[in-house]
Amino acid sequence: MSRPVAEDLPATLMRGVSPEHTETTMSVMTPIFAGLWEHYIFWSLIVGGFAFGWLFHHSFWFTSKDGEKLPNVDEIKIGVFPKHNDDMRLEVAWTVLPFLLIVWLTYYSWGPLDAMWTSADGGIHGYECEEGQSSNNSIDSSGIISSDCYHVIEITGQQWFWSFDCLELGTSICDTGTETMEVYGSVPVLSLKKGETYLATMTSIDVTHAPWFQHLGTKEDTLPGQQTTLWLPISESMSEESMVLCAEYCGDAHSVMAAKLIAHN
Ligand SMILES: [Cu+2]
Repeated sequence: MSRPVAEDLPATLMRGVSPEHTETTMSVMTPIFAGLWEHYIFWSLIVGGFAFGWLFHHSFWFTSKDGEKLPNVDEIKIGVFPKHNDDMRLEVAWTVLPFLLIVWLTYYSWGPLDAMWTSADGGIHGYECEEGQSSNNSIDSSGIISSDCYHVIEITGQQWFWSFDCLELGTSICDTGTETMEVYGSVPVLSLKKGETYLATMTSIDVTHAPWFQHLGTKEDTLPGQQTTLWLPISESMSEESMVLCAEYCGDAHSVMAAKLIAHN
C-alpha cells in the first residue's frame, strides 16, 4: 500500500471512529444498557422541556414594557424585609414530583443492574456448569441474559497487559491467543463461545486495573491481593469482535492496556 496522500489524511486520522470500524472499536452499546439509556433520555427530555419551557414562558410573559409602572406586589421597602410570598401547592409539587420520578428511575434500573451483579450461587446464571454442559443462555426483551449454568475463567491485570486463563475449559468453549492491533500493538485475545456465560474471577499482581468489556457494557476493578468477579454473558447477538480496555488509571501505558474479545459460534 502507498503512503496516504494529503487528501486521504482526514480519512486516515478518522479510521478509529469511521462507521466501518465502529463495530470493533467504538460502539459501547448493549441491549440492556440501550434500554436504560433510552428510558433515561426520555425522562430527561420531559423534565428538560418542562423546565426550559417554564423558564422561557415566564421570562417573556413577565417582562415589563418600557415606561410601565409596576404594582409593588411584594411591598418592597428599603430597610424592610420583603413580604413573604409563597405558594404551598407549588412547594409541594416541586418536592413531590421529582421525588416520585427518582423513585421510579431507581426502580426501573434495579432489574438490569441486579442482573449485572447477579449471584454466582443460583442467580440468573445458575451454578457452575458440569463438564460438557452448555450455558444455553437467552436474552429477554429488556436485554437481560439468563443461563442454565456458567463457566469459570480467570483474568489477571498487570502493568500493562491482561492475562486470560481458560482453566480446564476446552478450546471450543474458551481459547486465548495474541494478535497485533493497530495503535495497541500486540494484544491478548480471549475467544469465547456465543450462547455461553462466563464468570471471570479476577485479581491484579501490582496496582488496581479494571477490564472494560466494551460490547458487554461492563467493567470491574482488579485489585492486588483480592479477588473480584465479572459476568461475561456472550449472547447470540454479541458482535464478533470487541475491545477490552483498562478503565482504571494504572500508570504510563494505561491507555494501551488493551485486549480483544472474540465471540464465536
Ligand atoms: Cu489502567
